Amino acid sequence: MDLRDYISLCEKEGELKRIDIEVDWDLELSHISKINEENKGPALFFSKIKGYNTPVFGSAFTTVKRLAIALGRPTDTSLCGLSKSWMEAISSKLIPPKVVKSGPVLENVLEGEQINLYNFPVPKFYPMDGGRYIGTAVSLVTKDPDSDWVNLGTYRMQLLDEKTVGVQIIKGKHADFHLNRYRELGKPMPAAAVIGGDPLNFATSSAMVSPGVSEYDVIGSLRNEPAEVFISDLTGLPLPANAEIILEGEIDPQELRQEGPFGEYTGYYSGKKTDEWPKPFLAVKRVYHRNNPILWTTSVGKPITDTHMIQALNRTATLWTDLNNMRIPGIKSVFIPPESTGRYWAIVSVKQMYPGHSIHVGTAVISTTTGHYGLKGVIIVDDDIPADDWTKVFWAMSVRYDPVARTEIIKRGRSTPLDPSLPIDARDICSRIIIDACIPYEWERKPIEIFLDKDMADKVRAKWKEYGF
Ligand SMILES: Cc1cc2nc3c(=O)[nH]c(=O)nc-3n(C[C@H](O)[C@H](O)[C@H](O)COP(=O)(O)O)c2cc1C
Ligand SMILES: [Mn+2]
Repeated sequence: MDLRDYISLCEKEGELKRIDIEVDWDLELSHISKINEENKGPALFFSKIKGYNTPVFGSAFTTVKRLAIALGRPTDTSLCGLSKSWMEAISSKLIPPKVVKSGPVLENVLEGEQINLYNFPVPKFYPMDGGRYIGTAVSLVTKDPDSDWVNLGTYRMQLLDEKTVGVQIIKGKHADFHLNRYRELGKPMPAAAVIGGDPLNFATSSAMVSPGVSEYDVIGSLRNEPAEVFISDLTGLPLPANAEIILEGEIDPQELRQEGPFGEYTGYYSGKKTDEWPKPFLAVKRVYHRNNPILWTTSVGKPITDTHMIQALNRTATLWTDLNNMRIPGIKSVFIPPESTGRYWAIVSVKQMYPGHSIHVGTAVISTTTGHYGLKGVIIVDDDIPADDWTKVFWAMSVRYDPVARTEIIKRGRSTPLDPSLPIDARDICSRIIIDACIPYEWERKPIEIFLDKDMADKVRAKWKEYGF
């Protein structure tokens, strides 16, 4: 599947709106998208951007149905169900990409004076943003200089000039590992920003895939067929052959530039003026694009947008995978709600089998690849409560939970510098809470739960219409 297939599938399912009147890249496009996403509206195809001929595609992943279309799963699958199918696919096997010689993205290859990134209709999203952001639904491809590990990571990218984009690679991200190694080697890091191609490029490059594992292999397993890549003769990087646009070049580990501010997924700005923090940047040496390329963007800002839906999907999936890899028995369902921005809270449902099982799960969550980073809280519930049934989760927190006895506070954990609840100069570390809302396994005298009398309930259901309902 490439972005164009995905757009057609959305259109067939009534999940796409084409906007044919002229729209300004300067705030108008992003505001249409944000308001549309708040209304859970369709994906948007902006065919005429003021001053440009290139169209923009957005709001791709705002509904569960469109996530299902992207994953090629039945369109009535729940968000939690999609994450489960992701977990099952990557648990069975990973499929490495296939190298091909040609592909549509090679239709146009620009170098030197031909490169001007302002030729793309790059949006400015929010009023205080420091500039135009070309990389939102983007994947940065980098390679570990010491091994075969090729990483895809979504890191925001601001246009800094005609041939430069700022890249916000946060400490501990995989491109940061690679960049640190290039710094030790005293060399610039080859890198490429990919826009478009398989919609799973973006879905997986923003996922918490373990270090050493290539997101290309995850795409292969989700599709059950290899992703197609060509090997660039400029950098040696494998790049998606069916992408819309690729910006290829290098990131010099010795140099930083200011970027931002940017209205982030937390609902707050981050970057210059709000917190001084210079970023690496990609010096673009080559641009590839398909004929009539489509620029793909994703809404950021307050929940719930595209960003929160994709994070809820992929983080639920990777957390579930992490817990299964730890061989913890009894895990029934896992959910990281989009309302928590798709990252800050996790809920796990467990069938308890031994004393302390529920807290075993809680402490495991915060130690996983997914849960060790930026998580504020874990809520553990018994197996009669699906992790994504917020009404029942709240009931459990009310009638199965005693705060002093069944809360654990972890004082120090890895945080994200984008968390606005932390002081602006101390955001590396945050605390976490584990809320054990399960009935203690070891209790001999458990509370007696109310159930309907089965025979009477069946009888009442059979007579339902007779009662005049
Ligand atoms: C729309 C969007 C924008 C993101 N922007 C950034 C960013 O600017 N910097 C960053 O480090 N992570 C960002 N993330 C989160 C990363 O994509 C995520 O942590 C991912 O795991 C990074 O890949 P890696 O684990 O291979 O480093 C963003 C995620 C999404 C969905
Ligand atoms: Mn990675």
